[in-house]
Amino acid sequence: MTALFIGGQWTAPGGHGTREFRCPADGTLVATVAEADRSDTVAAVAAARAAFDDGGWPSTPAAERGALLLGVADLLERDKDTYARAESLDTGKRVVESELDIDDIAACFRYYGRLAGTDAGRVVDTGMADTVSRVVHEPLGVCGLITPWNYPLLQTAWKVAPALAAGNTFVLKPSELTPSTAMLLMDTLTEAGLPPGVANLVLGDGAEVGAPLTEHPDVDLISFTGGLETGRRIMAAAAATVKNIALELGGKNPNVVFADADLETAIDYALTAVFLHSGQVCSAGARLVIEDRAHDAVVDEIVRRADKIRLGGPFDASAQAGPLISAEHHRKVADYVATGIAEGAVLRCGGGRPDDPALSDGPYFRPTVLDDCRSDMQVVREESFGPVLTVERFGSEDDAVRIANDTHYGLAGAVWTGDAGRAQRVAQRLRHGTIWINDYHPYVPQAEWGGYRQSGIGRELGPTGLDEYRQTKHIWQNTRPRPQHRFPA
Ligand code: TXE
Repeated sequence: MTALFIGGQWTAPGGHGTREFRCPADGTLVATVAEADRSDTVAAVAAARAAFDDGGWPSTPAAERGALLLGVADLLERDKDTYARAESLDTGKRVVESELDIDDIAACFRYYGRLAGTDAGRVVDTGMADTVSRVVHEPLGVCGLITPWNYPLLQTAWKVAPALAAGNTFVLKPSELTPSTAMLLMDTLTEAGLPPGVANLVLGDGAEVGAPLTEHPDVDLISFTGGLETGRRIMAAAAATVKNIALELGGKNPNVVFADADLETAIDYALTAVFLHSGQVCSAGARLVIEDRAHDAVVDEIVRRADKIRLGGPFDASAQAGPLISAEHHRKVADYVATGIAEGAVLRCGGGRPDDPALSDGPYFRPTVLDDCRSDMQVVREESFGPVLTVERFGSEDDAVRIANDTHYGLAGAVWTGDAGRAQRVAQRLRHGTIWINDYHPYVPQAEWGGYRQSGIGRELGPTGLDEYRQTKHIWQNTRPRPQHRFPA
């Protein structure tokens, strides 16, 4: 298979090498892909640039662009099984979760499809004779879209849909670990009628094909979702050509539970918050911040239920959680747990591989609870990005807010309480981009997604998510220009 889609054609890459894709669940070979090199990335940028500068897509009426995105949503639904299966083979994620992801992806394309034609800019009333003043939106140009492996196509959709709605062209660089659905998407976009050169795909690792995108002067915007360290590197690289930039760099998200909450529900959601997709979720509720007097009852019950979570591969209907993405990631998660214990955390359950010999071929990690944690511990401060829940206690509302905000991240969080006033007070004081009250994880494409502090820059989804991909321009016209004679002739 070739991993290069340029100017509307699948083409052979320059020969950086091939990569075997194996399903994380059991190591079965999914595909062997010939990867792109630096010069392929440069060629993809040139195709996107030409399609932007000389092609018709940026000037296609916004309503027509929107109609095309609605068509993409229909095709995604038609091909849902193919997409879900491919996503699960790449990630090891349970296929039922992948199916839900495809629903969300179609909804995202539909949202931006509808939004595309609705925002017509505005005319400014200057109150002055002989002038016209207009504020208009224009596409930015060529977008470099760099995505991770945990929600491969969902995170791609969050970038591709608004980028296209706004009239841009793009080069997509998905994670080198999970290429399949991005490849399928190129064919779907073509079938929907997207002109050649508007969508381009390069597959390869970050240094070989990601970095050249961030450095290339013809790329106008980099939108990246991934790890904090890579985000910092990308931001520095983008500075050289002062690119527009949007970053989603994950989170270490507090799930704050007060003793006056409906604890049975809070416990149930706390499990989903952290163990969904084995914790490989940027908004995972990985920090349980629990009121002292509810601690024992809540944590004992979470531990009891966590220990019973059944692990299994993507097509095992009885599995409740899947493997981690790779053996390397497994080592990283295990290291975080070991560091946490060395820092004084108490291991209440999990902590390593399951005993089940049927799971020995995959990087499975048992749901883990670390009690007696403090916010200065490394395991609390940094993303383990695995099924690891840390537990911190608080005594008062002020304490809860202080602990929950004591992080350099700020993507998401939740507050659980039966006190309506407290719910609003705490939600307002939590400095994280999304706050759930008595809930965890739901999102809708209509509402913005983005982080405070080092969780990122810019917003995805929602109407202002579209603005990340547009240049807003003020056009002022003097309709009766004549000499002013301010200076002697
Ligand atoms: O991510 P990377 P990794 C976090 C999570 C995880 C950690 C590392 O904590 O353990 O990041 O994961 C491309 N220039 N998140 O190493 O490196 C890379 O090829 C341009 C949180 O997998 O950030 C891939 O396409 N691109 C996150 C993408 O960046 C570069 C989701 C993400 O990879 C590049 C995933 C470079 N110099 C991991 N280096 C979230 N926010 O949800 C790498 N890439």
